[in-house]
Amino acid sequence: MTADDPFAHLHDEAYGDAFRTPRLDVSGLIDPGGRPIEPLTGGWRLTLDPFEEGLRQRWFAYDDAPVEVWTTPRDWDPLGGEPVTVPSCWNMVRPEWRHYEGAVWYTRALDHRPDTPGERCFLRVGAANYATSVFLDGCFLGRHAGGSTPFCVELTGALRVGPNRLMLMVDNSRRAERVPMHHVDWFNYGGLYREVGLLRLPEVFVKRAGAALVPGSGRTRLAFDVELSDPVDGQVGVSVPCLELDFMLPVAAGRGRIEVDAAPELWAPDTPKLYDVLWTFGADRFRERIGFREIRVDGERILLNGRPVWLAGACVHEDDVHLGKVSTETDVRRRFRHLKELSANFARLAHYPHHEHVARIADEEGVLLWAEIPVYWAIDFADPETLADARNQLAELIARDRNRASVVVWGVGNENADTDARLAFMSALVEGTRAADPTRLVGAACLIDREHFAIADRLAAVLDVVGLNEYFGWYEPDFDGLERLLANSTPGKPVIVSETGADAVVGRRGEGRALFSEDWQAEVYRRQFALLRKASYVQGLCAWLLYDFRSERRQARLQAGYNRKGLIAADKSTKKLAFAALADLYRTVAKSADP
Ligand code: GCB
Repeated sequence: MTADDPFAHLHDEAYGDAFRTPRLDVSGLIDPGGRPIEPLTGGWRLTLDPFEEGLRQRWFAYDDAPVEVWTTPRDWDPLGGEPVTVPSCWNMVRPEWRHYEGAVWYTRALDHRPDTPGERCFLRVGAANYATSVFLDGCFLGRHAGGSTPFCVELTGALRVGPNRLMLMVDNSRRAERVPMHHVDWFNYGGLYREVGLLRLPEVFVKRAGAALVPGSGRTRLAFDVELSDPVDGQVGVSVPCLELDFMLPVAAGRGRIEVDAAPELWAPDTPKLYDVLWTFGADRFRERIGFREIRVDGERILLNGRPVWLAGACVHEDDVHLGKVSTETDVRRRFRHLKELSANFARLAHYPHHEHVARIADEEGVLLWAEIPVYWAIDFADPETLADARNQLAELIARDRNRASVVVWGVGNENADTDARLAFMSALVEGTRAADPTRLVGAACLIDREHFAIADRLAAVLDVVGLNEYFGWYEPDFDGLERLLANSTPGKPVIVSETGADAVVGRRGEGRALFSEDWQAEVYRRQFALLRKASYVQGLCAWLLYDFRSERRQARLQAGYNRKGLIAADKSTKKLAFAALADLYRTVAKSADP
């Protein structure tokens, strides 16, 4: 193959090799820390590229010359494609793109006028599903894998003063080796569906910083840490005005940690107290609003600030009839209003990291959260690349949300068959989670052990809380099964029923076990609740789920492309009978002196 062969790319199946590294992973993730982000909302053009011609033919290296001066024909030009705004899911932009899965190119001009000498410029992508390759003016800058966590890439060296062309190739193909793999019960939305923006920062800046109660300190000590962008030595100023704390944190090789005595007012659902915390390094100011709380397990109970808490909750997907996977702040706030109306104190963010403003709003609203990564069903537990991807997604989620008091459980997986390969894979995730964050519980949504008909997943041994997904009353008609399961199980630690529920179509009524009726859905919750409350180790229930959501696996006429287990319909306003039924049940928990 010679460089001047115009047909060479047709025969080069290794075309992707040059674009696998550098990897954009947790090591480059910058927490904005309240610093301004210039939003890159408009000016994007989108081109579908199912054959990945953009990589094969190197579209990203084309200049802006008009067709009149081309010496050879081209299959792409920067003014082609469709104008789109970001964030958005391409599936919702044009009806003919609804089911498109594959690569697309987002192209945009970036006019660079540096403000301050020495400033560094980073692109921050809130999330893009699934893999994203970043190109600036023909240079490949790196590739991120994982569809729900943020990533950053430094543009400084590649950025020219004046106009530049930014191109992001986003690929949402479902594949066996990805996390999640190709088989899931939700819609595979694609695109730059969370905010994309530019961060302009000084030469050395605060990359990440955190503060939390020191576990085991009797809630009287706080730990503050900081990580700078570069391995320098120095001092970072830390202050928490409302606690009258103001001190210097020594930093060696870019990192520092210090513990101080303090008695903050504790964060809890009824008293979601947040403190302003400021880290200062030179001219750089990094701010967070942080709640301080302790969550731990004692025998079969979960203790929040030393007091037992029973988690009354609902699961929720990121899905919207009009916007797909884009979550606006209005959408998220409505979610919390509905949870409060349910008398819920808990939500499980299924089955992947949700938008970063969810945990921020939960901090303000006083709702406890289970946040998880999409280690879902039958992912490739034997593939070390899949494990590396899962580890990175988890590390990015923890780095992003570690200052959120509301997040009390990191979930490392959902309904994975109890094989040796899975046990090794998920034990490694549990271990990594504990090392990264000793201030939260680690859980996973497990399956019933069918051989012993018990809650006996081998992974439970290394979890703090065992999630159990069970659908007695729906997939398994008989509630006696639930009674038997509960009697057969001695987990020795708290169990949260991380999913249960039934489908119901709004307005469909019926007596007895009338499938898809609102009445039976409500009855399933009443019967479930009565049995679950009798098991001492069941310390929480998470209804599956708050709103109906799109799922292409669901093609019966009553489903019509939707999973209809919502307590509320997909319009996010029409409540089914089960909503009021569950609210009555959860009120009894809220009122009980001993939850
Ligand atoms: C489950 C899965 C969830 C599904 C749900 C259902 O167990 O964890 O992702 O959507 O069941 O509706 O069947």
